[in-house]
Amino acid sequence: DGVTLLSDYKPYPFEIEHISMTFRLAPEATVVRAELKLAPRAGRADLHLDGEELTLREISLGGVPLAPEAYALTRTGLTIPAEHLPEGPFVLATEVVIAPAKNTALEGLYMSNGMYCTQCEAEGFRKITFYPDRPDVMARFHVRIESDLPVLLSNGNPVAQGPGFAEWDDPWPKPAYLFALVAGDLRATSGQFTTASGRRVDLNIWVRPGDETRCDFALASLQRAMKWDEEAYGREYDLDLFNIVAVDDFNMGAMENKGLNIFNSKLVLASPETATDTDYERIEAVIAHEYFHNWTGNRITCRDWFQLCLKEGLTVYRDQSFTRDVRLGALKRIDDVAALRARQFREDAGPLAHPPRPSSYKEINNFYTTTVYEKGAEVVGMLARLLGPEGYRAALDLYFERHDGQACTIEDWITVFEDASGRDLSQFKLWYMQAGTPRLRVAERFEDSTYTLEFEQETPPTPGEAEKPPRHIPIAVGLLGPNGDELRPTEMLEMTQARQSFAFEGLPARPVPSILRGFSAPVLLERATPPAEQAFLLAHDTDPFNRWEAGRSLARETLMAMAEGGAPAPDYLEAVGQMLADEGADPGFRAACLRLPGEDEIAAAIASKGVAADPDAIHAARRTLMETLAQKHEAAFVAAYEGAAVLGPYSPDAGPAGKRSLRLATLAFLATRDGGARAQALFDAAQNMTESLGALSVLVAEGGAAAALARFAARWGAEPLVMDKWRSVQAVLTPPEAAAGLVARLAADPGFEWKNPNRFRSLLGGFAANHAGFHRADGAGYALYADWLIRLDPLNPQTAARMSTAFETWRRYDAARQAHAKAALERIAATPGLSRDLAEMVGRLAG
Ligand code: B3K
Ligand code: ZN
Repeated sequence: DGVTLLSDYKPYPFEIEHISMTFRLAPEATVVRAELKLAPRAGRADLHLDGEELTLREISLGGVPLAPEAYALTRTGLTIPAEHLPEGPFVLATEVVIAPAKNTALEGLYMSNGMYCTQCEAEGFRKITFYPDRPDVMARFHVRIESDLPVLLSNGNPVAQGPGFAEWDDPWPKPAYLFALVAGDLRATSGQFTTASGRRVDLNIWVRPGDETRCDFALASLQRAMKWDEEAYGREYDLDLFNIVAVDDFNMGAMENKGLNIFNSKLVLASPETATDTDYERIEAVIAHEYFHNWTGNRITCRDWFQLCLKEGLTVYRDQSFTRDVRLGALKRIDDVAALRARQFREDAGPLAHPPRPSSYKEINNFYTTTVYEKGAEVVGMLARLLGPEGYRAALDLYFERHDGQACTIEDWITVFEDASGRDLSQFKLWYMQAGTPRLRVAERFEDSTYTLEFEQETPPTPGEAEKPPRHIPIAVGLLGPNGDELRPTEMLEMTQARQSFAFEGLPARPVPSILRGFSAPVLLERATPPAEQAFLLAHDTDPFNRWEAGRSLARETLMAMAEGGAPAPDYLEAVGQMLADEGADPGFRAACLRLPGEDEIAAAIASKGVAADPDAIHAARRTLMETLAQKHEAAFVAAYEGAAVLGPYSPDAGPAGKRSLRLATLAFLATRDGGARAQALFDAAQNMTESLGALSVLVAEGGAAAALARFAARWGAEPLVMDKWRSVQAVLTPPEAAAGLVARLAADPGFEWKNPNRFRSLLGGFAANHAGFHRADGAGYALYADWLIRLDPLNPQTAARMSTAFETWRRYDAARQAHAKAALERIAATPGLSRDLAEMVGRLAG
């Protein structure tokens, strides 16, 4: 039934010492010759090579053409039975023809605006040549590219070039998923980096002519990342050249191919006029992420795709740590946790829940999920917290020393931590093997100067996992005194039982606990904290994350109550006033505290109590709360807005970016008072995209943006990446009743290039984020969305499948909405010729 199981893993019976490839590039018929030097590992075995959509023109063994009866060709590969193979090492050569111009799936070799590029992870290399396309087969690659295009790139070092050709040699053995080839008319922005041991590395950012004015930030980010990895992990770069190429048609963010990273152009190109502060931060983080993969992913790779979080969870943890170090640590942690809850907790609570290390899949591309990535990173973070900074560094040193050049498993990884620390981590390992977000309930007692916290953990069942044994949970706790003094500094409690108590002795008075500081574990903390105590923590907690968290839960609970007809909690209204006036606090932090929880978060919280969420009531409650706060604190909002003006030339640094985020956060509240006048003025005067788009967003949400939208389009119509923002801001923020109509109109525009993943995501992804618009009571949102998934699927299954996750929350809502969502899913499932990717997703979503 097309299911791949972790338990079926078998090593590949051959070793590939070397592969030499020649590409004769042509859009409709590229010829690919591959020469594989193979050697049997142990005993005789059939040789199976993966291959899809390849036209085989020649095949020879040891230089002798292979007779047709000596091999079998199927839709998925080529097999040569053992009896037709020599006993020792041999050379197998094939020549195939492929059509990059017809490749709309953007996997394998394809074309984007006249340039050739590749995407091989996870299983794209099999669309280029016959090969064992699995990460545990590592080989040295030599690549010759023949084409008249001026720039011809592949992995490793350039070894020969002349008119119409270039040759590349990669000295590091690598799995096929890290292969890359690029050919086009490209311009480089170049720089250097000298490694700690004195190796000079040339760095290039390659883009289309005209875009080279927007590459400086990406280059500087790369240099920062290279330096950081030397300092924080002792990891140096290992080639003389590092190339990054920006591509306009790309299914995801970027790809860590050895020495030749390929990026979605939106994660490379930045100028103050065209990119927001958030774009800058994201570019810096993704450049770092892909660079960090050189060690965590490339030098040490995965044995099989079930181990994906071995490289992804760790590399996300590394890029998050990098951003914490180069920007504002506390704020970055807040952003990461907010994103984790919005995406990963949502996944864990729905039909797509799976462990960071799954044990079966139909289509591996469907498992590049927030659970593998972001929860994977949280699990690494817990290991780091349990071992402490030195212990963690020692474990990582051991990991690199022991496993360099290998294809590893989560077991290898855990063993490294056990060996480095002497601890037994077998219970901890459950985090990798089980799905679901543990709920942590807390009760407390104060008696005879002893304060006791009693925790109870419980993980609700997830698809295929009914029983959930207790997890090993690091809980960071600090205690505050009644005047806000810290009575006990942060201590890491380790919970391993279903129910467990921790006592703090010798306390003069009942303390206020600050629990799960820094979000020390990815759990749902359930504690009936009185609003007054939350307001106290928001004002006094010495842990910035928990300060924010106190305000966030106050806001969430207020909004939940309001969505059910209640009034806003006075403690919350007061606390916001204090936060607004707190000029000592960092502006970015104040902005984070002022931003209200999104509608999806409120819906999730309501549904987790077993109540059907009402999107319209939630939308109205959030709007009312904004109005109430703006009215109550108008003068303070104005003061904060004005105080956060940034003068002088634009810089994407955390300082000015934080001020701009405070300015834009307050602007949204003020628009409910001034009818959008300030937003219009800011839009008119804006000198950078952050303010321009921020002001435009406020105007769209207020329903009065027609003129501003037209002006924006007139200015940026020729810049697709900027127009994506224009489209997305409308799709996300147009008032719910008008959203589906608007999206249908924008989609029908003949200039809307829906086959480009960035364009498609900007509109449909934006719409799915318009909570009350997408979850319309009459099901029109679901129907529209399903139409577009059905349309995209035959061309680009991977992106269609990824975007179907918009349906993962359908069980949160009332019966009528559920019926509409189910009908949309069934309609997709019934579409003839549906891809394996989307079929697997809708099957799980409906289940
Ligand atoms: N490793 C790639 C993701 C590949 C996705 C394939 N469907 C980018 C990254 O995580 O760095
Ligand atoms: Zn990655």
